[in-house]
Amino acid sequence: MRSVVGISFSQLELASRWRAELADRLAGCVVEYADRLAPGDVDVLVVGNPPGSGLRRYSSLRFVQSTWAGVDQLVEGGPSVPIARMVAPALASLMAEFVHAAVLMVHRGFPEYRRRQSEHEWRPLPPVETSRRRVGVLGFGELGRPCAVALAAAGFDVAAWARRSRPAEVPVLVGTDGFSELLSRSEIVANLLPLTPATVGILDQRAFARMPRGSTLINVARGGHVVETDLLRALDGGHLSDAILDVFAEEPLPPEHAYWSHPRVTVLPHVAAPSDPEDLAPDVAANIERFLSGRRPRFLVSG
Ligand code: OXD
Repeated sequence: MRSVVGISFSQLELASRWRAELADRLAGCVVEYADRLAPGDVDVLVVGNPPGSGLRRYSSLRFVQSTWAGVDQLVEGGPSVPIARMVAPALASLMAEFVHAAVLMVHRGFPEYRRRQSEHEWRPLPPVETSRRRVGVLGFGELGRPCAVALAAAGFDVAAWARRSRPAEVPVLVGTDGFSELLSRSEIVANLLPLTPATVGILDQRAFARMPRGSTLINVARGGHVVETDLLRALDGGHLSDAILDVFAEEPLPPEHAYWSHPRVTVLPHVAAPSDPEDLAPDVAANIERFLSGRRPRFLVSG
């Protein structure tokens, strides 16, 4: 019998692109939108990062392949089958490019010039040499590491924070003391941590107080890392200069949210490293084929 691969994304156009790309590559399988299939017929699901509890109705499900790098919602109450996240060089280079661009913007004062522009104010900032700009990267995994390496290659003074120490291209600090040290040394902090019970709310008032006055937070990981009221207080009080935010506790960001009109917040609609079906379908199809042929899929987070 042919294995059944269900495609489930809330965005119709995205679902249709994944379906087309995967149908081409998984010729031996039925590849169909999950909501057109009887839940009990689905062997494999391809999803982003939906709440895991919604997948429990697929009673014959054997494997879930996410197209997202972070699967925090998916694993929370998700089905007890192997779940793989997306790890691919294409995703890592998009993320490194985005974080590099955001750091450069901050380093060269774009957010401040935007505010000066709104006051019609012609006033240059003093230049800071790249090698004197201290950047901290929270997380040194599949995405954090390429970001830290790209920033170091561009000449920034980079350190990272990770769970375990390891030989690396940049200094990697660890533990609670390492976390404090990384924050205190960094004028720009880029967050690439996974969202886990240990990292929920890690960017709170105490963390912001450790960052040097006038520093900037770039968050491309998850909104749940940030205590929003603490961030707004740190920005309003002038301790933090700016926040460049690509991820939020609630997405899309609700229209009434204070971030939208805050002069020190840049809001981006979760675009740092989008998973493009044309680029990533070969990796997704290969992992599904591994599973279907009885081999262990790559990049499992559970099962
Ligand atoms: C994510 C992604 O995990 O976009 O945020 O892949």
